[in-house]
Amino acid sequence: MPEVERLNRDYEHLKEQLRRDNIDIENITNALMCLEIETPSWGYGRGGTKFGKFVDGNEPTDIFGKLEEAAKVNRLTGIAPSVAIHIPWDKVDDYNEILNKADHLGLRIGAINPNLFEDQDYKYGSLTNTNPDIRRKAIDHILECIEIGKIFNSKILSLWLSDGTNYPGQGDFRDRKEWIEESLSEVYENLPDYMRLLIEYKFFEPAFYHTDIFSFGIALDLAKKLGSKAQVLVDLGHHPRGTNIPHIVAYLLSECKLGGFHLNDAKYADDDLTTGSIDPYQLFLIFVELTDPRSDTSELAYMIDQSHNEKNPTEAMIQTLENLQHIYAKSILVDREKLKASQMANDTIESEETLMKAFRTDVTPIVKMARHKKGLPLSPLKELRK
Ligand SMILES: [Mn+2]
Repeated sequence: MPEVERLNRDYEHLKEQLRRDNIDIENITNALMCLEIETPSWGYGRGGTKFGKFVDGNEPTDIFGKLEEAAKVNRLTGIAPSVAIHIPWDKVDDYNEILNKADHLGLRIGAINPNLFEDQDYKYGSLTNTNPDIRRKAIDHILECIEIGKIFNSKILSLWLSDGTNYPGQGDFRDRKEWIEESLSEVYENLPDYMRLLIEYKFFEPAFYHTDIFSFGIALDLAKKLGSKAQVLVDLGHHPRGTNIPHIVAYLLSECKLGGFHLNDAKYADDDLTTGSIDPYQLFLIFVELTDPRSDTSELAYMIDQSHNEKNPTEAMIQTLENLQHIYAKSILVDREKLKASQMANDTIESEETLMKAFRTDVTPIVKMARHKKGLPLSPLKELRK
């Protein structure tokens, strides 16, 4: 049977099955057609560990080659039209060259990511350095990134501060807190109206004793002090094991302070593995919060932040997007009325079963129909490997 015919049959079958639960399959298909995920320029290069890096020579090494790979991914999946860049990894003399290249490839540049962790001057911190000249240098770098963002009409400045200390007594927590608040105030004042500052947190690494912005609570506090253009960025790999990320997501959504995600997965620490590869159920529970009718996610940025050490980066990116489409569709399937009723009745079994029912549903026909309606290949990974 030809693939499209088989898809129509499977889709009709699922449509009937969902209709019995008063779920309109078309709503989910339409939602899926609108989903957009940003991929990062650095995700198209070969990742590595502190022990080494395995390259096969085909990986792009500059931003132009990376954009070509991103365009390939977008052509095959139709859901990744924007690319995040990192300064200085993607630094060029004339940013109009990047603008033109992206435009030519049907892409746009998304979040701008400043780098405050590689320069030798940052050995003892960037925004928290005891030397005011180094703090100044770090602020100026962020301001430079705002200017670069303006060239691309970028709506997001995405900040991760690696600052922290390795030993007790090494730094004064309260001085450092003050320096961060001062620095970010200056950054915030220089943001154009259309740009948001997303503050990313991470509980440890590279520092092992303390990290200044180690939790969502600190990122949230900073974002609240700054104002409405500052929000929190949740990187799925930046929590201690066992942390309830769906709870954090719900909390931030209810405060209108969830700005975006760095999507990846982890088994032990900040592993940067393929999203949904280790704990797809956790990813599902995160999306259950995101697709809650009370959540305003119109401005939310879904961004990938992964490191592909052995997988082909372009294949890994397509696989990631595929996982996300499935989980997203499953999360919309949750019967919210039933869930609320069983929660209010303290029926633990029924509440959990309501979630599991959606999670167990095979949504492949919906994912493929969304692609078919957009004239895309039904199986992008297979298409790439042809
Ligand atoms: Mn990240």
